[in-house]
Amino acid sequence: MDVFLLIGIKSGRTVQARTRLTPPLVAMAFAILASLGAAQDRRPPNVLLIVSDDQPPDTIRALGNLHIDTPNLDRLVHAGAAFSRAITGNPHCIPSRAEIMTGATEFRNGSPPFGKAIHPEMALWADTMRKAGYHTWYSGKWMNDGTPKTRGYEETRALYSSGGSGGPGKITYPKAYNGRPSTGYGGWTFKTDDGKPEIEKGVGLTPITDRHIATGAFGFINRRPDKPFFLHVNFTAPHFPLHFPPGYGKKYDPATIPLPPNFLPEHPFDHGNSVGGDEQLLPLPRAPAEVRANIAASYALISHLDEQVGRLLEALRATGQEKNTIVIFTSDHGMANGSHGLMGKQNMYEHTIGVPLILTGPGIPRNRRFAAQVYLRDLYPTVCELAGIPLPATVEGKSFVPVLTDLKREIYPEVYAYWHKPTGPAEPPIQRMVRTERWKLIYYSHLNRYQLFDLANDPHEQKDLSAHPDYSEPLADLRRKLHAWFAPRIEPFKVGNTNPR
Ligand SMILES: [Ca+2]
Repeated sequence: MDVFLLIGIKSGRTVQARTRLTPPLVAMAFAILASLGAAQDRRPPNVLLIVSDDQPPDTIRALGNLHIDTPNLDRLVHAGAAFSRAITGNPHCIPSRAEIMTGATEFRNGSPPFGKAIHPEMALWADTMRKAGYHTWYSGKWMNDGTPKTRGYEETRALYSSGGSGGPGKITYPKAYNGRPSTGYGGWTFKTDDGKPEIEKGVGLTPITDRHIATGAFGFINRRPDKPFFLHVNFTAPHFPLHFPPGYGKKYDPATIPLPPNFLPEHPFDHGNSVGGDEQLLPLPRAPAEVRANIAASYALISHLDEQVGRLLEALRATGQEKNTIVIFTSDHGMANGSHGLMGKQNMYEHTIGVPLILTGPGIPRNRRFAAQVYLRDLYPTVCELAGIPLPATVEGKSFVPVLTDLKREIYPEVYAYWHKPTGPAEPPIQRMVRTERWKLIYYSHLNRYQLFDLANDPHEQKDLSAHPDYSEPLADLRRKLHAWFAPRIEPFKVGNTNPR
């Protein structure tokens, strides 16, 4: 007999094939149809998006760092897909998070780091999910313009944002782990859903800020809601100032933590942020013992963060929602921590533009590693494709579902990154980068200087080949690519245009 056999369901579209079946195969076909029908009845997947803060990509044990313990992130790695070459567009908190929320570059969404608001016409990720029938919930650090509730989220728990301490200079833990002043998050407080500060949870970062954030998110998961949820959780670890969580002070012995292979006492030239806040975390020249201690402290915070991730995963399991939830773990960008003589973010090296990226859940293959280059702004369109939600026109990122399903090996032959001075008049990014499968070119506009790295043979970016005559061909090719990509994007920053976008 001839039958039309349903062989796939993707984004609400069915795929059919005409075939001739024998009676046993007919029975089998009906059994398959019945199971697919059940799958069709199943509601769309929940989405749990977990974003850490300033976490370098090489800080997960299951991905190769044997000096750190991350048992819950390791579980995610084994249960899902890990991307080794995921990057942020801009390694700075606000613009990177704006790219996640809009699925667009800062040139499109209008949020480079000078306090510019996200353009109102952008279709925000949470809003898109809400309009598609999702609960949209938010826990943790908020640093972009507006509030979560003006950015598509219906409700917050453990919202952590600036202000609310009742006056300047108030901070519960004025010293970091090493006795140096706590230089970040002064005056930040937790807020209730209706915006009231919860001073009793501390002012500024405390040793248990992330525990509070996980508790807030935990409450959302435990609701077992009537419709699917999109829960966005922004943790603060391992962003400075570093405070040891209870029980984690002796977790790592600095003497056993190796220095990064590209450790330098000082960066060889002014990369554009030499006097920026992050670079003041430790004095120059960097002392190896202080760098080791800083890395050990950041590992302790990451292990504590891992414990909080474990609480959320356990809540999903205990409420029977584990199988129908897409879990995404990533960070807004990485951190130098002594590599290249730098301490902070705000640079184009792998340790800082790179982010950990793991996905698990429906539609995600188990225990796979992918080397495809992807951006954080691709998460929004990727999740929309997995959940069968139409993509708004303002999204520039691309879904990497074709990589997850092995239809494509890569979606970008090259990726780009950028960093602006955070203060002063708006101007084009002073650091610009292009990276292909093998090569990376960085341009420093304030010095009119290039760096060229052969990542295949120099993964830690220790040999600048830009002045080497043997590499004039890749240099010229990458310069062309860099210019072609950036020229139209930085045009609006030209003198006289006071509202670049
Ligand atoms: Ca950050």
